[in-house]
Amino acid sequence: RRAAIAGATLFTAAAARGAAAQGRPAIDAQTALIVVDVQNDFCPGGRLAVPKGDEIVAVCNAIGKRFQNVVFTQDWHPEGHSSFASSHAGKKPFDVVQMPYGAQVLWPDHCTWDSAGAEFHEALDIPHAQTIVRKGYRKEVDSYSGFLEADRKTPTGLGGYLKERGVTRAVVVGLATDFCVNWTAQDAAKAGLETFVVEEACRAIDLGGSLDKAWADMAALGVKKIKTADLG
Ligand code: VGL
Ligand code: ZN
Repeated sequence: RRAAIAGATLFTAAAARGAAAQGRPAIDAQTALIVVDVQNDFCPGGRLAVPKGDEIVAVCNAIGKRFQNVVFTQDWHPEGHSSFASSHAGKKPFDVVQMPYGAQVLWPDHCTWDSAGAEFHEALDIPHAQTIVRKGYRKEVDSYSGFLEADRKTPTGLGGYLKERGVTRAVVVGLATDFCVNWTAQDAAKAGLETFVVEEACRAIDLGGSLDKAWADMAALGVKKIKTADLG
């Protein structure tokens, strides 16, 4: 029995090295899929609809089946959240304001606690997902990233959770490519995880060049842009 386990471990390590050498992620016990904000408000008909956001749901489901470790993030704001344009007199969605922690894009109200818009898309089907990390629940601070709030100081706990579970590699999918996927992937890389983003499993908001900038910023931190087919 010991020999069998040792053999399996060797096989997995070799497979992981082979995959890494080809620039694609090994999907093993040390790899987690992070499914970012696949919620109704970010899909067509939602309050902050990402164009074609719903197209990723089936892609995420298919990818999700391959992973033993899956984590969801869920954008989760109180009414009157400071990232909402409606909380700032004279401002409209997509204006930018200065917050104590820096520039903040203002959004339509979205993903408010217990609203239908905050629920995961009804076709999202990854029942073996192990944890849900909510973020953006403090009224004064936004959180695009699943790891660190917009003050860039307050951890959500996801980094510790993954580390404690021995996860060293993250594959990130979801909505929106240029905001929550981008910030989550960057923070995963900064946390020392080998990080991949699956291009067709994401859709972007793309405000004033934000999508190109997001890919460039992710690449600068070593985040690898891959296709579903690269998952082997
Ligand atoms: C998001 C804007 C505001 C996202 C969340 O999930 O990308 N974008 N809140
Ligand atoms: Zn939000």
